[in-house]
Amino acid sequence: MKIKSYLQSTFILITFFYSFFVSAQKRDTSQDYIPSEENLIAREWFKEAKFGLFIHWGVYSILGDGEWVMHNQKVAKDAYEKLPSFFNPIEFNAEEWVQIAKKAGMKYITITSRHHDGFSMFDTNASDYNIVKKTPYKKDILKDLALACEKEGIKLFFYYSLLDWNRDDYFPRGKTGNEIAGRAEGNWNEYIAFMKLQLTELLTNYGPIGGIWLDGHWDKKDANWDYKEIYELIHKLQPSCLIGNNHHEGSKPGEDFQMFEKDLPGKNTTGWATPADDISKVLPLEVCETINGSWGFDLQDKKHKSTGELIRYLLSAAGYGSNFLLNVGPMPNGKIQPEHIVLLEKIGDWLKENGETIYASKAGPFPPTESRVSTMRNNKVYVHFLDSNKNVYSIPNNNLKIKSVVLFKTQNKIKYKLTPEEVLLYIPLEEIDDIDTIVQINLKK
Ligand code: FHN
Repeated sequence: MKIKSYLQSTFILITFFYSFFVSAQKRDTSQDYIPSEENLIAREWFKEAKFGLFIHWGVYSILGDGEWVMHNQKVAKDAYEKLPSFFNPIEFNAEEWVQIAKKAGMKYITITSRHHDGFSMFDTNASDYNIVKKTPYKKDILKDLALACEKEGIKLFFYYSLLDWNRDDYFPRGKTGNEIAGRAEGNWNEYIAFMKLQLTELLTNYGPIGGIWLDGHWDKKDANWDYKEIYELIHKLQPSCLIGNNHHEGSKPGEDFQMFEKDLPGKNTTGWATPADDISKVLPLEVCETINGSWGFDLQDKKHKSTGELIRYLLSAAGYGSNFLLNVGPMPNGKIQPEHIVLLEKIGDWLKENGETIYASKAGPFPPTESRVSTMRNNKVYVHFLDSNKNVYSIPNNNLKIKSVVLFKTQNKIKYKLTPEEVLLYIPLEEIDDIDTIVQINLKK
């Protein structure tokens, strides 16, 4: 009898824990797929990398009006198709781009292999509408970039557009590009087959690829994108390749990281951000933002962000445990805008001094606010104060087991006072930094 009731309660306990475990997994749908060992290792690398360079480059750069120019200016298909014949970026130097990223403290580069205009910036057998076949330049820029990245230890990710304003088989069409004259009707299955072919090339001809960054789902939310097969294909070709899809929704099975565009996780200044409830608790996160106001080169864009703004963006992303992918739109000659190179260098200088508080860090114990961000590594908590108008700062008293508190820059101890609600930190006025004053809290082990 005793044994029977013992077995019964054990069974109930097992059932309870099993269903709890299963429902916890279900909360994060990405867990319906089991990532490979290599993939999990790549995710850890990605989480630690923290900072990457986003590059939007295509034949649209010639018009100097951003990467959406075909849609925005309603450029007819046959007119747009003339652009490749003017694209001759003889000053493009892959090694130079990689050095710029490296000097900025970036660990990876994500480049547009094909954007919504449908033009492939690589050598592809799936379509003649590509850089090798249609431009006087005739060279595959992704090849050069892959070689330079490999040489310099920078990981290469490919942005790949799901949306296409050029191909007839992108049909039925989506919400955008409908006023572009000259588009005909075609077969959706052929379009999916075309994408699979191109993704196979991208994952076969360029060595190890850090990830595939998909974009454009939002154009045709209800379409059958065949993600299951596409994701399986990517993982079969390169198991460590991380898949992210900028669908602005909760992560789907097969995805390995979640991205946030022009908004920190949980914020929604754009109006189309991923809802806060859909932020993955498991996957690596990545926030992307433009260095000025546009993704692709825009001749008239003067909204260059300041060094301080960009560093604070990087810090805020890290405070959410997220990477920061900062975009530049190179010019049609193949050069990155000089003012952007200067900004990137300044971030790199700052990271040389302060990178320890960012790279390989996790979100700290204090949720980010406008004026304060925290990150942590092992038994060190770094509190970044982003406002410079005072010298007594406060953090919540989270019952941290404080061993000592120092100013990160000098490693000199600073005075602090514990109250039941807060920890007051007294920072010498001359140590307050305009961009970021970092206090390091050493915790008892
Ligand atoms: O339409 C694109 C846009 O051109 C750019 O590529 C950004 C990058 O995150 N994503 C899309 C908008 O969501």
